[in-house]
Amino acid sequence: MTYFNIDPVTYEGPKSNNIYSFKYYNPEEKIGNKTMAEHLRFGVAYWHTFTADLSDPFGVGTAQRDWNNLEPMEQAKARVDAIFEFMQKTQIEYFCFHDVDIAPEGSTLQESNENLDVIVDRIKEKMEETGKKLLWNTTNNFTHERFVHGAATSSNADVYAYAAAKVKKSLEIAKKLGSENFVFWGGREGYESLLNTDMKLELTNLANFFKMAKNYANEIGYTGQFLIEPKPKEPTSHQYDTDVATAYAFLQKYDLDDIFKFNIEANHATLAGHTFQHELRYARDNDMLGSVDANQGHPLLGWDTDEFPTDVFDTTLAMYEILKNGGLAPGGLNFDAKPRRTSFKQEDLVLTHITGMDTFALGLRVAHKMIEDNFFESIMDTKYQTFKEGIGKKIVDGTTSFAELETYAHNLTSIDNASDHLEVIKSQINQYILNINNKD
Ligand code: XUL
Ligand code: CO
Repeated sequence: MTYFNIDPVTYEGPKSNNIYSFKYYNPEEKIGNKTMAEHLRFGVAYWHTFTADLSDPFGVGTAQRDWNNLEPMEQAKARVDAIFEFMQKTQIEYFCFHDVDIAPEGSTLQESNENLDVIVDRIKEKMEETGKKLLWNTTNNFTHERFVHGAATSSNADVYAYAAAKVKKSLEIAKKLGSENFVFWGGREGYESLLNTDMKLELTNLANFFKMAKNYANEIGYTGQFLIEPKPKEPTSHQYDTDVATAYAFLQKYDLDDIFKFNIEANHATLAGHTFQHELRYARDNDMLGSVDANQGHPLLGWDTDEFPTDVFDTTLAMYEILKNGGLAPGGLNFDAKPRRTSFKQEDLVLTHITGMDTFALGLRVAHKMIEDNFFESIMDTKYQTFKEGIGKKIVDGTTSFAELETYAHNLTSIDNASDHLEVIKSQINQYILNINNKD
């Protein structure tokens, strides 16, 4: 059975009109000392691309999929075959999933685990056959009604135990499939209201949950990178892992910062009132940048719309942070993104990924050129030059005092501030983007 009736997608360059071709992503082309495939490490999100049906709070699913009418286990098997064909045809090397994305939940934990075992064996065979790899897996501890009060922050210890058992199984799957990372997204770890929430108890329970997860990973010899994925709200009104800074403070408080890095999602950053670049920078500055959920929010909507990335300005700044980080490996760029409800055909799965891949590939090309030119570096050099010598250097080195600074201030005859010319910087970035294919 063939699910995608197309030839494998290849690079045809920016002048091509073939919608089934890459205009900017040329996997084997070197940008600096790495190929584009090595830089970008694209991943496909099982849940959006193979499990979800494009329903929204106001309407039923519209997705037309070959596996729609099969029985649950047959559907799960078809999805495995479809995703591996999809990865072959789109030249995507990695995939990511939650436990419930790949196999139906049974009526008991035991039954769910048995379903998982069947599908994980099939996935493992396909991975060996095709060389495709698992970027990360995770546990869905939020959809089922038992998680109404959360999982590792639930007010019910029985639910906490159930959630732990599910993560334990996911870690065993990670080990079996050689998952390069393991993600914890907060799901319903947060609260609706502080009026009836013991935040201190819930956060301590959460920290203990993470410690037990790491202990178990060590016990079974699973060495993939642990990642926390911050999000400020949705589904709860306040998610505990609000943003990188908040989650980093939590990790430090409970001595977990050596165990984790961050998986940063663009749409979560904007929901938190930050730019995507801010979250990437905050993580990079603290050596905590692990992986990325590549998507974008809608500027007019206040929820997690999970659109495929199309904004080159944003992907350029993201790729700048990623290049300055020395790359993302063992992390990657996972398309935690879905077609719009109106793009319901199976071929839209391919077309949306081509769009996202090209947008990041273009961002990579532009960011690399800017780094070659020391574009941002020279702006920063000029802007902060007063800290390179004299009193400024003493401030940076921590070798001055208020008394010395006061004397210095008394002796100042004038203060000269320079204009930032910020609009010029933005305009120059536009020039970089527009000129990237123009070698003159
Ligand atoms: C939800 C979200 C999740 C995580 C994995 O907003 O981003 O899909 O990426 O649980
Ligand atoms: Co995500």
